Amino acid sequence: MSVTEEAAVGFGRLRRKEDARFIRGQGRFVDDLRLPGMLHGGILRSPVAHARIVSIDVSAALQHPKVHAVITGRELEALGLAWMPTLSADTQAVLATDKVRFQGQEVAFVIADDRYAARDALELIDVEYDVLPAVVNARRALDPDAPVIRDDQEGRTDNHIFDWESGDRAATDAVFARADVVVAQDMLYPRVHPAPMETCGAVADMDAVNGKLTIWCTTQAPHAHRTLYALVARLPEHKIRVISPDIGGGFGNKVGIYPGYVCAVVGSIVTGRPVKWVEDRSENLMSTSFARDYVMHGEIAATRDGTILGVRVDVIADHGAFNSTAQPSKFPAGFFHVFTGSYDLAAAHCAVHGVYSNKAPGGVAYACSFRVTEAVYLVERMVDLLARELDADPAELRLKNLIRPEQFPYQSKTGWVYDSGEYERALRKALEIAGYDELRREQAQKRERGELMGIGLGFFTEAVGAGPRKHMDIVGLGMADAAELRVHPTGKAQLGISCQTQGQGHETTFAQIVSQELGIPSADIEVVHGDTDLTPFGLGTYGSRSTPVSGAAAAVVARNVRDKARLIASAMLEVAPEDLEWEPGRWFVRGDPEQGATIAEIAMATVGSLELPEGVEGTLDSETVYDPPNLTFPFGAYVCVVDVDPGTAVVRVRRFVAVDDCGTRINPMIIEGQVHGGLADGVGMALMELIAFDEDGNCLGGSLMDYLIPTALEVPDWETDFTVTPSPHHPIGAKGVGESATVGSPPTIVNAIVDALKPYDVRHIDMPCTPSRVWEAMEGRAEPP
Ligand code: MCN
Ligand code: CUN
Repeated sequence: MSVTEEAAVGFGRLRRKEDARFIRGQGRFVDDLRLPGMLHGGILRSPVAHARIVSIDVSAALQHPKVHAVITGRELEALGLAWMPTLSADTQAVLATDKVRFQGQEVAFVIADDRYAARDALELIDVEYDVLPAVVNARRALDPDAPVIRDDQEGRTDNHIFDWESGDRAATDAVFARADVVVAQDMLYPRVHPAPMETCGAVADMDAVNGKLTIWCTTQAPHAHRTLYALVARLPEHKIRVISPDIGGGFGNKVGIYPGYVCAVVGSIVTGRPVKWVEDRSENLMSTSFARDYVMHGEIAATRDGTILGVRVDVIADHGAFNSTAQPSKFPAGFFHVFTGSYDLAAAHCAVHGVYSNKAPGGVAYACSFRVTEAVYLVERMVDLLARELDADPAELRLKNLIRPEQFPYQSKTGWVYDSGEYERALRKALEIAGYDELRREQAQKRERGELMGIGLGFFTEAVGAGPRKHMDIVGLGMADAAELRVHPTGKAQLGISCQTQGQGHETTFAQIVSQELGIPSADIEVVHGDTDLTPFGLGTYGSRSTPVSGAAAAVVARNVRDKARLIASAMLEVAPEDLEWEPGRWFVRGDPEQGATIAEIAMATVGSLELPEGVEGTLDSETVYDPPNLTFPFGAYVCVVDVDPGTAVVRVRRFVAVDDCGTRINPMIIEGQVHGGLADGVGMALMELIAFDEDGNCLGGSLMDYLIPTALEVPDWETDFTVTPSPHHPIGAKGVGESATVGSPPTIVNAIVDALKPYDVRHIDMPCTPSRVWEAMEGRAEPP
């Protein structure tokens, strides 16, 4: 059976509908858009990390024959747009007026006939900077004598943003006091970048006749963007249309609103023509959402026999020059407080301190599930450090402490209610696939020969599907999502959703959800997304929330249609609705299966002469808003095998076994693709990815020559498998999976590397574990973060 046939209706390995255009190079991305009369914008960026702006002279640029306008912070100030609100209740400069606060910050916007002329004209702008000392180290940013970065905020005398805590400090201190063993470790989750293939960009077109603004842009959340534009520009929503066309990877990079988007809008208003702005690779790496940058101190307490009692964490979170981190408002550290991981602890506590630094703003991007990445890294490293201290097997230690199936729904010590899990089953499956005992024997033999082989374990629980509206919002917008289902008279259907695919295959999987519920073949269901004029309101795609929230909405709306169809079928067949039974695609009379009506027949009847029963208004169409009762908690067990060359300290990931559990699986092929991608991300972060800065705040990772990302050469053939533990509260039992592997793989790989270096008595190496860092660790020269 071919992949396609197997899943003609419902769940299964259906080939991705969107690939027909993508593999032929026919995707339509923002940069493919060409409108009549369209102009092109370019951004002048700060060459220094921290400086007062003395003057900006744009006269020479304005003389350039192809230049139409030059916009600076002064012009924006006059429009009240020099600063914009961020997703974390802070403000961010659109174009700098007083100071520049990170290298690459937006200073001026040139609009010209073409991209090249715009670039040329940027060089004609003369900016005088009065350079100030920069601070790029989060700890140093908290020093009393550190330069104050955000002196635009009244009364500010330091770089401290927030203090946030979770868990019970006193109870945690008490379990630490009675523990036999306490292990502590400083660790850094370094600053990395999502680096999607397509950079960020926008085309803005203000129609001077009808006053309607259309913005095509790279956004993961078109509706949220539109509402923010509406609020800031004080325009009604129906005068703003946000269109997110094909997106060449988001990975969180495309959640926020960037100054370039706002400049394109202002540029179109100023010139009366459509304006395109698309950043280049360096601009993307240097100025748009970074991820992580968490300086963590972890402590774990246990009994001598290996019962974990508690975890205590203190974090300094580097948010860059503006706090534009995206996460639900109540949680300034995102969902970091799932740091108790997959273990049943007596007590836990974390404190997180946010700071400003002279680095690009915009945290929490890159497959993070809102900081779950950092949390899982911390706890999985700590458990391995504990195993080392106790001289215990890391697999045995985990098996001893994992939350047991009968404990679900499990209330964690920091307030989460994990919906479902069968952790031991997943871990045992991963160990079996890896051949764990055999691997340990192989390792022992190799150690005798001086070869360095490491076996790493990782277990993760994520919290995805934000979230219940009463607990979660982003800038005041509650985190629910709508779905709208139209069934045409011929029985073909169209599903409108508010989330936005960036490569995850929503056009396929959302059709499959409706297909599963209504029996209409997936091929006959079109998924509409990415256009605020055509889709219902909702908060979009990030934090692996599409399946948990929009996916639930899609199932619910399809069920509403099925219920309506039942009423209509009862009128058609002249029987009571209760006497009808459902089989995929059709209602039939109980006891008389020949008598029935298919969804297509019922849909056609709604536009025919049939007198519709009470409660049915005209058509089968339906709309719903899904406000999730809880998040979903996917989990997984990973095993990694590495070999470290003792002569060069180069790490090679030889094997990687991933057993994931995302509840009900809609399209196993797409899930595997998501897992493969996330595991590759993990190899990148563990071995090579880092946005580095020098002491003056110069970004050292501003191109793909310096910012390394993994290729097919660095990754092994992934060995993936799964278990299925449905979510009890999700309509189809599905949990999110898009970020799972990125969350779970980095600690697994680092655990493997540290395990390989046991003969050198290495405790810990901060990512990325480049050959030089591994070498230093082997030489005992590793410096604390
Ligand atoms: N899926 C499924 N069965 C499940 C769960 C998910 O078949 N039980 C399918 C879904 O239907 C969907 C895909 O897997 O097609 C991912 O679903 P989900 O876990 O709900 O995640 P989202 O769709 O919300 O995607 C967001 C997530 C995030 S936050 C990042 S970051 C990331 C990721 O997805 N960015 C990606 N994966 C990416 N993959 C690609 N190709 N490009 C990106 O930018
Ligand atoms: Cu945090 S990266 Mo994804 O949530 O878009």
